[in-house]
Amino acid sequence: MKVEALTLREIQMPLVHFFETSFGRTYSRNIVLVTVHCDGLTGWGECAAGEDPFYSEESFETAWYAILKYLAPAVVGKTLERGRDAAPLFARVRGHRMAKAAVENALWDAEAQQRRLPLWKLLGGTRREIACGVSIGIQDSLDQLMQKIETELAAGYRRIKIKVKPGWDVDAFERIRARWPEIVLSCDANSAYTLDDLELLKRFDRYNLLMIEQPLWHDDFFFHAELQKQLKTRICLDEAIRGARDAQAAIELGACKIVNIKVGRVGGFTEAIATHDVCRDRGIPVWCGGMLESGVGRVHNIALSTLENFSLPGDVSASKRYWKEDVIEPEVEVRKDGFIPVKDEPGSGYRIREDLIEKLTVRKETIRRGSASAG
Ligand code: OSB
Ligand code: MG
Repeated sequence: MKVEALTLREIQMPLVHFFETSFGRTYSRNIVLVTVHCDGLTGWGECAAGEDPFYSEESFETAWYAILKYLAPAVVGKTLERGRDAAPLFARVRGHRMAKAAVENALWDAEAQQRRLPLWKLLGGTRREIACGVSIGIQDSLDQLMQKIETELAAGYRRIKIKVKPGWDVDAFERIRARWPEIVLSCDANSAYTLDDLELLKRFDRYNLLMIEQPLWHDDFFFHAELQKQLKTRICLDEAIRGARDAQAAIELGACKIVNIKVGRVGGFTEAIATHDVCRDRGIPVWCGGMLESGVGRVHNIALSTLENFSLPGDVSASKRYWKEDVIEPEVEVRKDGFIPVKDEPGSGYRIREDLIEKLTVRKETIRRGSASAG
């Protein structure tokens, strides 16, 4: 694949409902999209970075900078055999993993189209349908939370995850378990607790949770391992796992028993597959996390979720939970039984609505050999 040019875009998309985590509320997304132009094909990638550097160090603005100044020039004008050849070209840039993933995944997308293969097969997937869960943000009241859960259970989702923080945790579990004693339930703290909260965290064990996601510091293994010794509920790490080596270290330290893999957080499909393999080889189940993606990233998450060790329901849910109108066609839909069937068409299997993307675009720049031009 000859990479003739790369187009960077920023699109703005309002969420149908605000999404609140322990680090704040999001009403509208600024999303960086990458298009690679190779041999007459266009591969698409989405950057998972948020509006602010609160989930991780990256934001859509640092991703723009990293791609424009370093990552696009590293691939434009080159001929690559495969999407996976991008990772070594980015190696001297430290961090900026979500920015790297956006470019690398666009190249995988182009490669799948060129080989006339479904992206999921190119990634090494085997599942023909993927199990879906939902992530439900912090609400204004517990009544609202209960209503949301009722809606999502009726839609068929196979696992409910609620966002928690001190003051929005055990009371919610009490209400939920009183009404739905049997549902698969988990929680995600996004680092809202410290070991001073040990007694509180131990109370979580009463609610038969599938897991507690990232309770402590975003960059920690050691104290999570200490905490795991004190809890019956399995700890799942999200933020702290930046790649396969982290997964190995965290597992060997006993810091987690489940891993959330987000392709953006680990720096692209190549590292996501490696992380999956490290976990599989150690008997640690994984699931695919989400970052409020538009359709471009959402369908990449579906493809990744077909790998065998994605054995727990992921945060890969229907387009309409987030968007009035998604940028792909058809939109991602979840079956009544809570699964998304995987498509057999080459590439992602979904058509990109370039006309709609053009309308949502607030910034655009194309990088060609030896030049960057705003448009
Ligand atoms: O921690 O999984 C997280 C959204 C933004 C930032 C971090 C997280 C999340 C979610 C939403 O939980 C997952 C989704 O896209 O549905
Ligand atoms: Mg999380």
